[in-house]
Amino acid sequence: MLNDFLALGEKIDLEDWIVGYYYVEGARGYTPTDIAAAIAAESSIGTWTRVMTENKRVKRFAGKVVDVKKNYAMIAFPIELFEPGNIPQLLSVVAGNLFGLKAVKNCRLLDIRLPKKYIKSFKGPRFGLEGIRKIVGTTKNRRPHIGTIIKPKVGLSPSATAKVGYEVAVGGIDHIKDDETLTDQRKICPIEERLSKMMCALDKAKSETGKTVLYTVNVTHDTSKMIERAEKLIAMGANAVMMDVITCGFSALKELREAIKVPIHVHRCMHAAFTRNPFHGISMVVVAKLVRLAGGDQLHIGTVVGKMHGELAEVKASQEVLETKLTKGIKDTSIPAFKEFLDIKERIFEQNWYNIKPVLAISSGGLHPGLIPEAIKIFGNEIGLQFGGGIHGHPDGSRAGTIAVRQALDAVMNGIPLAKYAKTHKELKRALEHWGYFKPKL
Ligand code: CAP
Ligand code: MG
Repeated sequence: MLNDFLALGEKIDLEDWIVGYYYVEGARGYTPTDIAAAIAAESSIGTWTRVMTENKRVKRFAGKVVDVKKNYAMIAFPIELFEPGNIPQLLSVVAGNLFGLKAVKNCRLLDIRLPKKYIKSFKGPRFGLEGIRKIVGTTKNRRPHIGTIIKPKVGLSPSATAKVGYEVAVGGIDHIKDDETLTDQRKICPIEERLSKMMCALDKAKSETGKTVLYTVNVTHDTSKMIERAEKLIAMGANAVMMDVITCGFSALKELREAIKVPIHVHRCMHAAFTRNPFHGISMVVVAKLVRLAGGDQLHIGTVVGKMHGELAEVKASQEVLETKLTKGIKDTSIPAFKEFLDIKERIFEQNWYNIKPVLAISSGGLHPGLIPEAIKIFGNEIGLQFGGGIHGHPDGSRAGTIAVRQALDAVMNGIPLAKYAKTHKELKRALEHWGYFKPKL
């Protein structure tokens, strides 16, 4: 029966298929080809046994294994299997039951290739990378953006939160975000009071600096509540929002994007439950593609050098997926799961994004001024660098921490070694004395 789903070497018209790239490892002696066929079956028209109800019409909607190379398989699913504009259903096909099959020992969805007619059923980001740069004022001078996460994560009152916001705003920050766990815990920091006090603080800072600072208040909640909350906060003056996309869901992001007209910062907490194992789960590349389709304006992708897990190949591939018009595939590989994959990927094709705007990639998690040179070497300038402890842990406080980050960025943008620049910039000097070039391990 599984042989019905094998079409090795068959040429397919990529406009009529959605293709999944998988790492596959069989249990109990199943070969990678067995597993690929089982995935093609279970994810399209098959089950564990042949059924008498099958007919010619049904067979038109069968998935097919078009390539298997060692443990890497390319499985194509007819576009008719997918409902336009429906991310939950896309995932139910390409990342659904297959992970639970007993015959599967390990399986990782490394990437999906989406044809034009599917891409066209989404609007993507309302602002995107260029829209964010336009608001912040960096369309011409395309430097990295710098952002901060208010720390401690939770516990500050609305007034104390706004005070921190004022300090980093006059220090030169581009955007401020709530932490991912802070929403509207009434006993800790009521969201409406936090928003109005923060926006007053940012208005005051703007009267002194002339600079617009985005504050992405965290609206994470059930979708209908999240949208209602976002609309109310925007009416009160919010100039951006954030949401936790894995805990809320991709369709929640898509509905939020369609409901509001301010930028959406997308946090990815909980992703590592299924992205970090290089042999089982779903890669960040797939998460990044879905956030771009659903309409996030900026998304966390990792730092490589900071406190969170994230291999260079996958972090760079995520940035490429978010920021390019035509994704050519991974340049570098640093983990086994990608070495073979690269070969399949390069041999095949690119992902064209057509009408979907690029998204600003955000690098965050354990960064501080001493790590900025390395971060920019990895990401280039089309990046948002975010600092929580790396700003609020500065010995002279949040304003000095922000100034130190700006100084480190200026030094890198002008090709000056940090140690040299620190000789004439005291905030950076203090940051380097405090953290040096230390890579947090936590
Ligand atoms: C960073 C952070 C972010 C992480 C998320 C935190 O704070 O606010 O949530 O960046 O990880 O809570 O850890 P620090 P990722 O700057 O103090 O580390 O960006 O990998 O999704
Ligand atoms: Mg956080």
